[in-house]
Amino acid sequence: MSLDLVIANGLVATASDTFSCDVGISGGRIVSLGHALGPATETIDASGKLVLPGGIDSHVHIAQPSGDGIVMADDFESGTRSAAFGGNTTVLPFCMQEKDQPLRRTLEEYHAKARGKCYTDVAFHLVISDPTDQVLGQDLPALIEDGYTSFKVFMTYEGLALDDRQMLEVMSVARETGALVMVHAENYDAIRFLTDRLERAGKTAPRFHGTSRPVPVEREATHRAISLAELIDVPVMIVHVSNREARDEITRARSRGLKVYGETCPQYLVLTEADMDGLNMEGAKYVCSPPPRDHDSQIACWEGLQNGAFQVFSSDHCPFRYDDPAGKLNPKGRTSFRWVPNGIPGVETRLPILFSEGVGKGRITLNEFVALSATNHAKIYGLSKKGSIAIGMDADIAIWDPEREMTISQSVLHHGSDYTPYEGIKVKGWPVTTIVRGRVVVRDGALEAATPHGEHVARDRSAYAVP
Ligand code: DUC
Ligand code: ZN
Ligand code: ZN
Repeated sequence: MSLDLVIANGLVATASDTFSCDVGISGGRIVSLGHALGPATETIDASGKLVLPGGIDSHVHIAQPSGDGIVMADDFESGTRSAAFGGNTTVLPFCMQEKDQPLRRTLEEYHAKARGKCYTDVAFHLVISDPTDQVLGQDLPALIEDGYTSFKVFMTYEGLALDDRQMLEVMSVARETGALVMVHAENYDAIRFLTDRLERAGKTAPRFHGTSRPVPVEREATHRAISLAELIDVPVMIVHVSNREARDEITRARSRGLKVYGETCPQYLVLTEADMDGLNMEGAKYVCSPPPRDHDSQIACWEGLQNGAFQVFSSDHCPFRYDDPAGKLNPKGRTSFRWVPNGIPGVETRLPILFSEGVGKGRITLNEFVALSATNHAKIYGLSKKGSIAIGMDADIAIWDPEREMTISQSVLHHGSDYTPYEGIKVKGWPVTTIVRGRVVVRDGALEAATPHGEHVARDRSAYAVP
């Protein structure tokens, strides 16, 4: 059989093994692993390079409505292009239900925005903000059956926050259907109280965003989310964990045998609140929730990646432009941090940061890197043909130059934001070629795909949510 593509002479790593072999690809799938694999339409010489499963970023926001006059900086074209440049082959954005909106209509809108625009594959999570009887009884179970097998709920934000009763209701649907619940764990009332108090004291600059949602706000909500999940006996994923105390809630729950999972993100490894010191409005570039905290929190998040408290490392890419009335510097945002849109870009820098700071500095192994960046995402979110290099899997591959030194800078990135919060960070190791289902999307750092051909992927149930 003649192959479409062979990736030759590279060092292949999966979540469990590292080995020298060629990868044979046909029809978008990996069909052979070995040496002298035979004739191929194209051969890529990966000598001196790492051949890794393409990154799966299971937490990104793309083209999400974000409030009056605010526009997210990435549509599906720019967001997935940026993802591909960052060594990713699949992203999982959120499909955000608006109040009173039927879930299927929301989903159709996101599909319409994504169709024909994606450079990587895409699979949507749902966000449940309005758990009506219709949603709980009909729409949500039907969509889970159709392959949208995870959904996020928020414990904070106007128009999004669910109360405890509602959390129990949606968790019950997950229990019955085998879906995975993702939780944004911050205490809504506490944030509102602290925000009002800060504003009354005239403390309105962006750097007070973090003061309005300190560690106990996240720790309490994490504890409560875990307790509610325990009552229903349902697995739960606590997303974007930022600090030791919230992490310890997860560790404690796991040590009691609960199916509690955790995610952390680059901003909690390499940023701290001190990045906003001395900044007035420019502090808005770092406004995200939960906020980056202190050095000890960074250590705790690394430990969580090392010891299994966290199974996934995601970007929480949530891009806004800074110098833009539709972005961070919107007119209301200039009056108080309350109105600065929460979120920072990061889909392109997630993997180089984890590789350089993690593998390069001996904090995690190469195989752990693969698990945290791809394999565990595939298993947890039901992407059964993705996340590994093995015969029969989708040929989703990133070829890395482990020696390449880069300084992260807005000028080298491809996202729609006009800044990166990681400006100036030096990394060693960079993804140079990205292959999605056997097609080269980025080659040697340049866009190769003339048109986007990423597809939506219907997902299986989570391997971690089986009762
Ligand atoms: N939650 C997210 O998951 N992303 C950005 C902002 C937020 O609050
Ligand atoms: Zn969130
Ligand atoms: Zn997010």
